[in-house]
Amino acid sequence: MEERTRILDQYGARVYKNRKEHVVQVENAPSNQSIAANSRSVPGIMTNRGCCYAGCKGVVLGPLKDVAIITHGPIGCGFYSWGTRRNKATPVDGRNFLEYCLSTDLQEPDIVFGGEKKLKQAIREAVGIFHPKCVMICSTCPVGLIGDDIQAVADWAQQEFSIKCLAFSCEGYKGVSQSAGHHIANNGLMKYIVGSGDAPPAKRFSVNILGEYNIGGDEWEIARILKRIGYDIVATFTGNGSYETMKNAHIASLNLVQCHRSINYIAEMMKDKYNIDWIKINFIGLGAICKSLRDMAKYFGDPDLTARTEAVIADELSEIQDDIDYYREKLKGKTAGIFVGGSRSHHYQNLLADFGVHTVIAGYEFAHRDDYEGRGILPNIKEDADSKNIEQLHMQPDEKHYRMIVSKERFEDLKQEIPLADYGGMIHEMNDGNMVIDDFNHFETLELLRLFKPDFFFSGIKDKYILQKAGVVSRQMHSYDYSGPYAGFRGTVNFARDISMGLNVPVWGYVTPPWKTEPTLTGRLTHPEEERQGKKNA
Ligand code: CFM
Repeated sequence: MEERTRILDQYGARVYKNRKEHVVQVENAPSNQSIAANSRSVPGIMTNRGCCYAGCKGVVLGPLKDVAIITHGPIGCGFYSWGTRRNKATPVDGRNFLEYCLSTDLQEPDIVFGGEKKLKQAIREAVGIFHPKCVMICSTCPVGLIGDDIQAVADWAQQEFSIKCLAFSCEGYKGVSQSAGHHIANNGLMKYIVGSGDAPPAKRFSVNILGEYNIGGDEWEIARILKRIGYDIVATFTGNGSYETMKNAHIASLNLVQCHRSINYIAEMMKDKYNIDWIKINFIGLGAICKSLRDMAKYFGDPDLTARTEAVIADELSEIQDDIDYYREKLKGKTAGIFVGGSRSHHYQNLLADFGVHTVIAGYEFAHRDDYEGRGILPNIKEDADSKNIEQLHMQPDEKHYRMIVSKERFEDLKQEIPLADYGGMIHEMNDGNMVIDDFNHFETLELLRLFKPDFFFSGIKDKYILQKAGVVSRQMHSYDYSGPYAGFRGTVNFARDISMGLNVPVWGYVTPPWKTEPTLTGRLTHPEEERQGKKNA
């Protein structure tokens, strides 16, 4: 396909050989094309990925509001993961630890002589100041290299302070991206927290929300809708979440999976250990929200719940209908590119489609092949040295809490109708000629702008500046650029308002960049003789 060739042909032989597997142009849609993913980035290329520590501490553990998380490493690691992800939380008893950045601030002598002492001191201080019930330690690269035994320190702290203390060996280099850190965090939460509470059985329509991190308030809006219908939310992993609620996650009747990339491990482990089913839901985009709510009602199969679901959907839609019509008029027919981390680039295509915006280019920073090709591809994914590096936990049925929520026969029937333990991939839903790129880089971003000229380019953190300089309407989709929520019915309107503002307030047109009027480099031609004279006179 033309655009793919035009991008790849500019690479030298070695880079070409690597990148050609990660760049796909859709043919014969709905396409089952495959793509290379979750492998090492080309050295020296400006990738948009983060590290394993970012995935563990930043993404999965970071939003827990009642846990004191200590970054064991040099201060830079803590500083850069401090308050940048906009995972919001409602305080419990007036307390909320999200605003703090706790770090051991390792210095060179600690690297030489070991950092365990400093870590113990940091825990002592954290406990003294904050009195948390749970402390988590997340280590960064140097800690793994010098071999501090953070697990032993965690065990010591549990004894010493009678609190829960968990150690996560999520050194940045542990995987090819933050994805490895998701898995490490999932393992720790499952091993040591889920199931440790003793709450009585939950109400019948009780759910956990997995893979929802309350960026810009998304979880609040999702919870508002679910509560209106009559669901009881036991725990959210981990947006607006807490140690206290996660302990009892095993009493819920169903797990809802929003971001499968970051949390499918817990969904699967809870199925094995407690027999709690999980379904793939998506609360981004009106069509997807309504389908998710109806799928949930189908799972429980209760006529009253179904009726309430329909009533809430009708009421919520009627409340926003005028806004939706207004923005649709402004946005329809536009094109978009969307490149985010692991699941949003797929989820947000639904939201854009609500307003008649077509996504023509898309990709993930660190997703796996199943995010692109659907969960069915899992048996075909070959493990490599990097993925084998992460512990794979196998859960046994829990004697006390393993229970039958729906019968095997009903499970099989439901599976035909709703996404039970399943999700589709992004490539399958894109049209002929559309491009899908894995682990995209800055060069490819510029080429995509040139070749596809999208009206919007929804971006990541590092590529955002390229797009701004190019004068393309962009929105940073990790943090929503200080806006949100974008999930749920009300979030849909917020999103449409923000992007149509970008399109219809042409601020860039009022700015003349300096390189348009002034030369960026000046020089003059000289004769060698003249130059010699000049030097003599100087
Ligand atoms: Fe899941 Fe996320 Fe994403 Fe992700 Fe992320 Fe994020 Fe993301 Mo940034 S958990 S994979 S590691 S939806 S922080 S809330 S926006 S890259 S697409």
